[in-house]
Amino acid sequence: MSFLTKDKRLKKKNIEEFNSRGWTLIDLKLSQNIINNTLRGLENIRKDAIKKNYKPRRIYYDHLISNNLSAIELPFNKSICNKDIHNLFIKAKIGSLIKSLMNWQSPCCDLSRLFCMGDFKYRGNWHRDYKGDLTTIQNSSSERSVLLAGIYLTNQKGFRILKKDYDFNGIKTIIKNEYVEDTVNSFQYPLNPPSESYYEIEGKVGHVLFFDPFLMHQGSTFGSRFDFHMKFYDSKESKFKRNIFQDFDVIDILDENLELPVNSQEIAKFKKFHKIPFDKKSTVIQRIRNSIDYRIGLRKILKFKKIKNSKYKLIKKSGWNIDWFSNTQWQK
Ligand SMILES: O=C(O)CCC(=O)C(=O)O
Ligand SMILES: [Fe+2]
Repeated sequence: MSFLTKDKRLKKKNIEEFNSRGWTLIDLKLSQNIINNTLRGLENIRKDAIKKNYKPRRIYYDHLISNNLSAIELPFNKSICNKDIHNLFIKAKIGSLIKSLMNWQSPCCDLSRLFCMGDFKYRGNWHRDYKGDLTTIQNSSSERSVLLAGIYLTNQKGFRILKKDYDFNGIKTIIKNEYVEDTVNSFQYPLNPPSESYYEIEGKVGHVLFFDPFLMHQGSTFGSRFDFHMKFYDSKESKFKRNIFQDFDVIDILDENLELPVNSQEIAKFKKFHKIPFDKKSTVIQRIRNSIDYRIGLRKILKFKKIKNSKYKLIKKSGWNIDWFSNTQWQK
């Protein structure tokens, strides 16, 4: 890496933190004015997505009254994006930071999603973003070929990353073998590992979290959120597109000029091929159930007999416990 091209916002400490523990938070040095305008742009994109019924989206735990649009997929598409969001990317220069952090030549973004959940507590399942050779987990995160960036526009504490010491082959491992790995990865409900086994990230407005998505992680928030969730790799090729407001390449579906599918046949093909969800709103009955359970938190507890099966007993022995109150107002 030549000294001249190193992004000055990235400190030696950030590189060391990322390489050893797999994550680091960096201040993007955005002005208050840009942050305020971005927040306006985000409120508008969310409003437009609901009004126009923009289909590339995720809806988790849909509620009866409020529209719990959880994430907008393909958020740079010209049919939904706006000037304030373009300006954020012009100023944030994420590509420049990635080149310096990973020593990559041409970062290319192949997943981009805007989390925009309403004012609900939320917790997902523990997972890795891709399958790979688990014996490399303890390696320096600088060796990975995939990087995740979370750009925070609201303060949000909660995102969890399992410490390497507790991961596969770690000195205090709670993932002792592939069976535990697979069971934790596919477990139907959010789990709590021992509190000392994971980092809880405190996302701050105007900061970017770079993390190693091969490490086990769990989405977790305590209220409304706005953050871009973006995956990158080093393309080394020049066949990719670039949106004029960004300093990194994107795969074809993230080109702002992509024409989105319109009829149900085209949508079905697009969803399957590109693995982009076009979530439907839940039925009224499901929404009533979700809204009631959010306040009461009994749904999982009533299923305890079914949940406490042999698979659960095995991972419990390794230190994983059901998070009974996740996704309710009682979530801790
Ligand atoms: O909700 C989040 O912040 C985590 C999302 C995540 O890890 C994923 O989509 O792979
Ligand atoms: Fe993930």
